[in-house]
Amino acid sequence: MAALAGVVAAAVVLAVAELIGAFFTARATPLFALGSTFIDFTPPGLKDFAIATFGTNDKTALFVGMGLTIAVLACVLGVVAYRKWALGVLGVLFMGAVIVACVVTRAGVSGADAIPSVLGTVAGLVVLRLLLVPLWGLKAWPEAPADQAADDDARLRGEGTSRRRFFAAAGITAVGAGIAATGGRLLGAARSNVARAREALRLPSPAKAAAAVPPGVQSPVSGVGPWLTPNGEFYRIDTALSVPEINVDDWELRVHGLVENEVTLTFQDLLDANLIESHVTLTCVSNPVGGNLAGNAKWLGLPIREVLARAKPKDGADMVLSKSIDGFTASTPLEVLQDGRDAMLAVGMNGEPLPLEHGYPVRMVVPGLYGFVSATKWVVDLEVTRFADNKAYWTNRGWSERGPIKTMARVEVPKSFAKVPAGKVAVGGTAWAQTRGIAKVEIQIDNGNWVETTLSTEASTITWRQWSYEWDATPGPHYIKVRATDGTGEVQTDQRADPVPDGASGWQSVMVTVQ
Ligand SMILES: Nc1nc2c(c(=O)[nH]1)N[C@H]1C(S)=C(S)[C@@H](COP(=O)(O)O)O[C@H]1N2
Ligand SMILES: [Mo]
Repeated sequence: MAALAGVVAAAVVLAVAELIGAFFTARATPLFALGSTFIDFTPPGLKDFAIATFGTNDKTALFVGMGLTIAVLACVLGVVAYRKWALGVLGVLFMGAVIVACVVTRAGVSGADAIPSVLGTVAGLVVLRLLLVPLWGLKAWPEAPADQAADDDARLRGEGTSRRRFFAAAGITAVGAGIAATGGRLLGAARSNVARAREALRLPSPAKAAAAVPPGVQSPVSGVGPWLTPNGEFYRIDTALSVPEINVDDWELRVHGLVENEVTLTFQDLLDANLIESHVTLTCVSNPVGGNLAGNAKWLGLPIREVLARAKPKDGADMVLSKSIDGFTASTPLEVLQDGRDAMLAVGMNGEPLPLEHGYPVRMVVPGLYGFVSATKWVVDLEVTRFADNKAYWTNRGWSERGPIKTMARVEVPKSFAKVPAGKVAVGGTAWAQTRGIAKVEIQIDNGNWVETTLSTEASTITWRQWSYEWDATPGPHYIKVRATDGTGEVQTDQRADPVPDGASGWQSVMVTVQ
């Protein structure tokens, strides 16, 4: 019962902080701050394990794991407080202090954002005390020795009532906490006008439209993903447990560091500039061989080279460290941002303002580089610097400092472990090697010869390319292997590599059963 009191008190801490937190920075409530801090201390292997195991549900998995951990700690604290109240108080205050420390050390969070957590901790302590008081009156379980039964009858009835009272109080408090937490979330969402501002935002048409997408980019094989990824299906990878909410009127991008002129851009400056539109395929370094952490969209934005031309990088600079409002950073080679490729400060994605979870209002998009070194969402700062002087978020956590995209081909149809009827079987998928392009995709059935597949039309070297093949399938189990050759004639390596530190490699092999 004391353990239950602890869990209920912990729920009160979180719920009260969530409710009051509706009036503070969303990312600063205890669960989000604890989770974000945990993510920041995640070693590369664990991050990769999480993505390999939970995919883009990794955040849900983190919340479940945190919930269970907090529940266990709360049980222990409840029992400790029951046995020795002063020690319990110390424990709760310590936990409160940990939460506050996590909150105030988040990027873009102010000291006042600690208020919800402090008030939550106080409320939790009060609830713990109120729940323990009746328990202290209850000394024993009702199974008293038989000879005392008659004597104790009255006392037992009293204990039964106390126990019922305890469970009723705990239950009501738990339900109240649930309502408060839900109310806090709803209130926070209602108070936020960023989603509504995004809905109302009208983006200008580009000064330079995207090159027309030629017919025939889509693989004719049904079941192969769309060549242009709809925003709602676009993979999402980031360290943000709670999506940053940025008001466009407050947004500013500061370009500074090793530059002749510091430049500050407002959102209106971006809208007034000559924007370009370009199809670019983004890829995550954590994508395993055959994985789906890649997406292709039409981006609208300002070429970063134009911003850099105004800032005038000084000699010796070789990197741009881009920073997100939530503290994430990426290191992008300066030369990549200055060459002719469509590296941009993007404001639009597939004809809409960026979705909040894809970086609203402004993110970077750099063709040819994995997202962790280039695609900073919610970007607010560009520091022109040197690789020797600065390290980016994931580089500090065991990943590489540069991340050119490796050539990759995948089979999407048939699916791994599919059962297909014998005869003509349609095989198809997607390959990419951004900035080099895809010249050939081959497949190998079992240990047969490598055969060329039919490539769909190439839209550009910075977008992925689909392929198809008609396979004469004979009954039995078969393996389909796939490999691509990039535009420079280089065949995708069969050398298996893990995503850590600079991207997975190797040929995907799919097992199918032909019936
Ligand atoms: N602010 C911020 N930007 C970020 C990240 C992040 O964690 N925080 N992750 C990067 C990584 S690893 C990738 S792969 C891309 C993914 O972009 P998407 O979520 O729009 O697909 O965003 C990049 N930009
Ligand atoms: Mo990524």
